[in-house]
Amino acid sequence: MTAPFECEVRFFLRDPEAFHRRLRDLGGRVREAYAFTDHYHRPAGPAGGEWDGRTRALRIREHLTPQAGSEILLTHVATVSVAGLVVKRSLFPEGKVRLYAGALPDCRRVVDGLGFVPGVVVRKLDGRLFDVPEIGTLVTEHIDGVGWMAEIEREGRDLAGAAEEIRGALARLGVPEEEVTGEPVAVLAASRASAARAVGAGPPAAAPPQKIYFCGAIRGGRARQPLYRVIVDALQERGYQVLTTHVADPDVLEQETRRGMTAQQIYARDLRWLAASDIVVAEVSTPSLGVGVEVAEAARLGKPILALCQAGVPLSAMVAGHPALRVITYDDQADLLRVLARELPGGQVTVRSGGDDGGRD
Ligand code: 6K6
Repeated sequence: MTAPFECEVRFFLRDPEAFHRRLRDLGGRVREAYAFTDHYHRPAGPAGGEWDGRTRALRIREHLTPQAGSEILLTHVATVSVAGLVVKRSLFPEGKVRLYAGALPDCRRVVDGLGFVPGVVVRKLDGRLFDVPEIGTLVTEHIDGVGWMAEIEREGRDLAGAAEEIRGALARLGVPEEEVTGEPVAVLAASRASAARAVGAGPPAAAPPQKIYFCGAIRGGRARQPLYRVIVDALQERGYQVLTTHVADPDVLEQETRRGMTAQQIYARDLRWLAASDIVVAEVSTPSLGVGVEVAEAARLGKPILALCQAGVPLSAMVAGHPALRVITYDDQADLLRVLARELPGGQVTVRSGGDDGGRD
């Protein structure tokens, strides 16, 4: 769908069959069935690092059902909050801008000529465009590796009016507004794919060790430092290279102060390590601004993120509800070690006996 200043929200369908039944009960009809593959591209070289995949996308759309030629589409969006509802809004009046249309190899030659290189591939395996009385149009899509999602899109010339219409549609569908995500599909696909590859897979035998960026509260409070030690030790014992072992050290503040590092130097170094990491493991039980920034940045970079939280901790909704995170709750130290062994099984880990409540304050 394309509308002037198209303005949209997406949400996951936990039970696609039930959702489709609900659309039928509301009198919804499938106007169009489709399948296509989006080949996302990024600028080659250093410019690629500045390309923010959350706001801009250049992709070749390969139409599979109905079969048609391919096209190159450019989008530039902003995520805006309208009276509390987060929507993605196109910055181009025409929504998606079609730069070129032709056969797939010709599209590839054009993006190559523009200096772009291939990135994430998103396959929409089963897409359905519905007309639903009193709701309007909406689509449901099965996205390979991501799952079923629905999208409601409206013309966004009048942003407040569009948001109101979307809010009304969500209410009629019984979808809570908190379930709406502002993450672009390409970002979701990239983080799910790398999470599937990395979390659970462990380092391949002959490959260099996978680098883990471990996050834990420092200024946020050091009560769980012994637990951070347990996590870092367990990861190292399994062959992972932990880049941020200092987070688990009891005297991290003194160490860094002794080294004379400024906050700016620490920030720059930590972001360099974060960018170089393969997996991010965050212990999120102790609220920490730094861990929040790191997790958000890791999600922006498309890193697989495992967030570990002690049972009973009232976790921030911004972490608990973040679509790019895998949040796992554990009961005690023994349970935490079992979780790590299951999620990051790079080898044998010894489940320590005793001190099962090690991290509890
Ligand atoms: C000495 C002088 C100024 O700061 C220090 C030591 N500070 C830090 N050293 C290394 N990493 C840090 C430091 N402060 C925060 N971080 C990063 O943020 C770590 O990677 C932690 O995962 C996270 C902790 O954030 P806060 O909110 O607890 O500070």
